[in-house]
Amino acid sequence: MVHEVASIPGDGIGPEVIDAVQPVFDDVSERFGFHLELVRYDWGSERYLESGSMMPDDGLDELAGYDAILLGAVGHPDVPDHVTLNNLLLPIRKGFDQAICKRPAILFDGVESPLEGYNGGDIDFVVYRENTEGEYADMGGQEHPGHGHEVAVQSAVFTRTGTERIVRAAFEAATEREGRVTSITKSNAQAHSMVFWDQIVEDVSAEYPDVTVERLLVDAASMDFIRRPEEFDIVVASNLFGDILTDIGAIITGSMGLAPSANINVSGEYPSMFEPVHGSAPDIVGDGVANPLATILSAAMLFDHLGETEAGDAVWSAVTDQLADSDAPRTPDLGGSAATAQVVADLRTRL
Ligand code: GGG
Repeated sequence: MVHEVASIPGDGIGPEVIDAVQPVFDDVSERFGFHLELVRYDWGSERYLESGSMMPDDGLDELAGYDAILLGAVGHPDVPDHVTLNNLLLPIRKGFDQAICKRPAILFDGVESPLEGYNGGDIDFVVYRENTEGEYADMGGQEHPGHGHEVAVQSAVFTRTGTERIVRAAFEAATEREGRVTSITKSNAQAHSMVFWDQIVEDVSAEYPDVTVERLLVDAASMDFIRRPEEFDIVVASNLFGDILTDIGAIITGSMGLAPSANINVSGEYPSMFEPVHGSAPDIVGDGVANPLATILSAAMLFDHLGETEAGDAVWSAVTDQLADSDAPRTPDLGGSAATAQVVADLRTRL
């Protein structure tokens, strides 16, 4: 079986973590008898600084034929963040209808949480983030620039299709895990979009009588991710709230360097995209100490998505095994002093 995967290393530490994945790809594809062709696209901020665009005009057409996409990071000190995000990452998520963003938050054995009293296995939840609309809708504008009474409007868009799709995905996941769903809103303040979201949660929940539902306001959820993270199982949230909560999820489980994500196109018509939750980390670019594990775990999710579940399981257990081993090399974000390459070399011995 041949799988064609487009890789977009992007900015900052993106190329360092994507390069680290290649030998892992080689090992598992050889072991499990499939061929993985990784085709690299050097799109991102350097391209923008040279040519004025993050990717070619026909970039989505170019990517459309792949089985999946692996992305590193976007963000560059010399390019405004809204340019990097709105001209590369978001057009891919939206253009390929990657409506379901899955972001696991797991405290692995051997990893220290900044929360006192939490050990490996104590935190294990998945955030289902709506990924193509909500507060990330590209709707709005600015008026009266430079007049001292400027106006900026940014609209959030919640469709029944989009909201039902993410809520249903969360209920399906909770059914599979025999778990519960926590729905996040700010419906006490946002009486249109979030009340609409609540109504859809209620409608969908009627189809899943065995799944318990909890509703939380995003401010309370932010506190409770710190105060009682062990009680969360499947969390479903809008685009912006999901983005914010998953950074909290990453940090309470030890490091942004361990948080993977999958942006799923449910229809299968377009490629899905896998990426670490972390950004481009300009402060450590070129030091060779970026944690490659978030990208490697994202690659494990990519294997599962391609139907190579044995390969996905093997990568996931190798990472679990490495993190549980107190003698294994660790990058500085996990309190160690190892280089990216040492972590990858050690991981390969566990595959
Ligand atoms: N690894 C992807 C990345 O670079 N993300 C940076 C970022 O700002 N993402 C915002 C988002 O996921 O909405």
